[in-house]
Amino acid sequence: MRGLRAMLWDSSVLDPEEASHSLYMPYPYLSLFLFVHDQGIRFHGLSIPDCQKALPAAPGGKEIIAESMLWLLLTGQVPSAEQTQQLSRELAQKGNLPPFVEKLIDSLPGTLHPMTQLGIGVAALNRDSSFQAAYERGIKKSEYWTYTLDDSINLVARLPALAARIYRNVYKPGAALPEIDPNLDLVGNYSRMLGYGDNHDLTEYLRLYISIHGDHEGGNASAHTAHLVGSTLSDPYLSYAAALFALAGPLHGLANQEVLRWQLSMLKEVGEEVSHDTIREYLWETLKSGQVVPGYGHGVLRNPDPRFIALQEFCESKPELLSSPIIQLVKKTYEVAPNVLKEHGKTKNPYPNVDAASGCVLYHYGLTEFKYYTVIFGVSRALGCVTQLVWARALGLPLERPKSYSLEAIEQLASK
Ligand code: FCX
Repeated sequence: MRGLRAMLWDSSVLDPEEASHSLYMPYPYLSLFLFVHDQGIRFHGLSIPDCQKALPAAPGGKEIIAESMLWLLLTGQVPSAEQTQQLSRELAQKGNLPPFVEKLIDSLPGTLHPMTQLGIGVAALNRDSSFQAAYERGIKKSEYWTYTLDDSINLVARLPALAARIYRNVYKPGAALPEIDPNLDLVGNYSRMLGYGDNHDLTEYLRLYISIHGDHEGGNASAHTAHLVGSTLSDPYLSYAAALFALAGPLHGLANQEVLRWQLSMLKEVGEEVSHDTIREYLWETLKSGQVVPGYGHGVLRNPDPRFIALQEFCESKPELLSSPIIQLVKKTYEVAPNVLKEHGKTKNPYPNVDAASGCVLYHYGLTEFKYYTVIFGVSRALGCVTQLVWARALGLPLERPKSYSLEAIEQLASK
């Protein structure tokens, strides 16, 4: 179905071919920044660097925050700093979990993958769905969107407390979970609840990460799942829980966990002295064993992912990060992998996607539990998914119900 135009998704658009390959290959790093930097995705027309210039940051910070991105996605307008702070206050005020959800999450075994726990928690939040309650009372179609918006804001508000509780339970059992600070932004609070509130650089990284992972057109598996399930008039909690289980697949969001696992086993196998040649050999070993190279390739993009570039640029701005062994390894892998993948000749896009870079910075800052990384992606992807749910209900989009063929019918078509 690649390239099949079958959905409305207004908040972001991908352009696979906007950038120029030939300009950047001879000097991978330098020219990557010069020519490919702002291409590939636009949020209501704004590229990532445009958003970095235009969207308000948190007080004392520089990076885009989730609230300003959510505002842009939902309304198509750049919010003022005051509007962004107002939204931060609203989210903080609505951010506490109902006690039964806390109990539910606390009852889950620590061996259950954090993404499974996140999906369970989000689905359970639907007990308080105002859309579902209103639907049961009987409302007009034209009113659906207001209740969808209500649920959507509550869902976004509650994700940090839910995700942080899962982290605490699985990796730091018994540790205290701080209360939500009404004066902090959504991700500031999330970082604090994860136990990293004192680390300004990591908090800023998380702000950038969560803003730019928020939306990526409508056809990706998580966004499309939310849209499909929402089209049955399932409420935003159920629709987004379904999306999270699509995000949890290794070809989609779980790739950020897989990248770390793969890069660390490379380190273990080849030792500390990692040269371009040893990386090349390790890449071939992975490919010859029939596995994919995690963090490379994309269903739509045909150039390096601009989110990868933005995260790498964050590293460039901090000398301490550039000397980090794991960040160095990701960088060196990038210098070798595209040519190996080209020679291998299968993937239509031999360049890195966002997952190639997103985990190594977290790892460097001490958030080393990489099975948790997709949960952070899950906190983020809600921004785009709920935006579309609100607009789908406002525009009265119908049930999504494509036609399928039986094998026999396909054989008949093929034989004609
Ligand atoms: N390593 C090895 N082989 C790869 C590859 C990679 N990184 N990427 C694609 N290929 C292979 C495919 O497996 C396919 O092989 P096949 O013909 O034997 O089935 C062939 O190349 C053509 O695939 P292509 O059309 O380029 O890619 P698809 O649209 O089918 O799949 C993904 C796109 C992203 C799933 C694919 O590139 C992949 O598996 N990448 C590695 C996993 C990953 O990083 N996923 C994260 C993507 C994204 F950023 C996100 O959602 O978070």
